[in-house]
Amino acid sequence: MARAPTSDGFRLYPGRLDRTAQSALLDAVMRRIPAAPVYQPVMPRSGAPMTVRMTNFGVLGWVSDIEGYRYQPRHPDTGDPWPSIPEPLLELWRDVSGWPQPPEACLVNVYGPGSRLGLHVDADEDARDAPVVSVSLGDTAIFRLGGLARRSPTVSFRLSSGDVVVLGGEARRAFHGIDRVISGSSTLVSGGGRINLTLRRVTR
Ligand code: MD3
Ligand code: FE
Repeated sequence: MARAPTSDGFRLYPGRLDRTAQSALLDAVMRRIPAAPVYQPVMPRSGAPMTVRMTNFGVLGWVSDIEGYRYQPRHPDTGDPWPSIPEPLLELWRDVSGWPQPPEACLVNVYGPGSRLGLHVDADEDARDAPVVSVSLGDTAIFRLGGLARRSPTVSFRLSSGDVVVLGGEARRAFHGIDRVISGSSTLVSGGGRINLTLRRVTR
């Protein structure tokens, strides 16, 4: 029998943020976008554009370009430092991460109707034992979680606006991705779409 997909270290808090908290967080995100415009990253080597657009908050941000994946202190297009991580997210990290140090990066993933994120592992952080905390805003996503090998069995479920996921333990090293986003499933984001915020500790 194939082993069930990773459950160790995976914690889902459905509706952790109520509508008021979601709106306040979305406002804090949108206020920072002019200083750190959302851009379309490309895949290393191939240069193929990703379908998810991105930006970051925090002292470090995750970027992907023709050269590879890395964390860096400045926006690739503007050359400016990333804006600060919104305070409600720092508070959420203190509440749910169980990690003594604050997050250094908040990756902002912006999904439209055709966006998807293929199965991958998050492995660019030196702080490999620190959890990742994810917050979903806007349209519902179909999320897929696998195991430690690309070929491991997967389970999929919906991530809705206000849901928080903590990825610790074995789940932190598991393959995962977003198959698609259900257009029109939320009214939170004006113009529609989904925004996912992931808080990460990068350095040890
Ligand atoms: C499982 N983001 O940014 S969030 C990513 O919805 C990423 O935008 C997805 O995968 C998104 O790298 C999924 C939930 C999540 C985040 C990090 C994980 C699941 C994870 C790290 C390890 C395992
Ligand atoms: Fe990921």
